[in-house]
Amino acid sequence: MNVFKKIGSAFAVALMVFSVTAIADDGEKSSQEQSSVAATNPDDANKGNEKSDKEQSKTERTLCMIKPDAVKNHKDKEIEDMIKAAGFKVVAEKEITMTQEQAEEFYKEHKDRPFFKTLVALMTSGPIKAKVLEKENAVKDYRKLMGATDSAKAEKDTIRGKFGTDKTANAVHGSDSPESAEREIKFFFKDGEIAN
Ligand code: RTP
Ligand code: MG
Repeated sequence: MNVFKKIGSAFAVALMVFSVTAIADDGEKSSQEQSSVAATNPDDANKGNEKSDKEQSKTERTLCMIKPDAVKNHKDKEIEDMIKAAGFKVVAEKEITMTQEQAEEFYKEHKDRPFFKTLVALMTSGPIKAKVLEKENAVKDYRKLMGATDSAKAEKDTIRGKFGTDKTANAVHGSDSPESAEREIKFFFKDGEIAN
């Protein structure tokens, strides 16, 4: 009887050892499988970098001009404060008085529009302050901050709503696309004149 009991206990112990080994093997295998899936899935592998890449690619520059009407009305300081408060970094700036040729060249896309002469007359009537602004989504966000072209229709908390006079003397200019921004920034600034 005792012999049978001993054989039974030995068999039970052997069975337990086998089960524990099988569970350990299984657990090990599944964690190896998981790590090989993680290593071969490029989406997972790049997850940490993805967000910062997207954020970096959104950093843009745009050209801002404080037009002669606003400079004459001494509104340039208040306008710059609004720009900075909205999160833009001013990476270059200069004051110039545009010649007839420069104004016609800068606004050449409007040369056949009825307001072209009035616009060129305004833009050559006194100094302008050109600024390169930098921020994520700078082009779109600065257009929003400027407000509608017609100062009377611009929202009251926008630059044109606060400081514009009419549809031509509307205080500020802003590039309308990243491509325009590149052209317009080059129009006023050499590479070495822009802070990195
Ligand atoms: P901007 O180029 O100066 O940032 O202004 P915007 O995109 O809002 O307007 P856009 O159509 O490009 O016109 C350029 C500038 O021309 C003058 N304008 N006058 N009297 C008028 O009907 C009229 N329409 C436009 C404005 O000075 C406008 O900013
Ligand atoms: Mg425009």
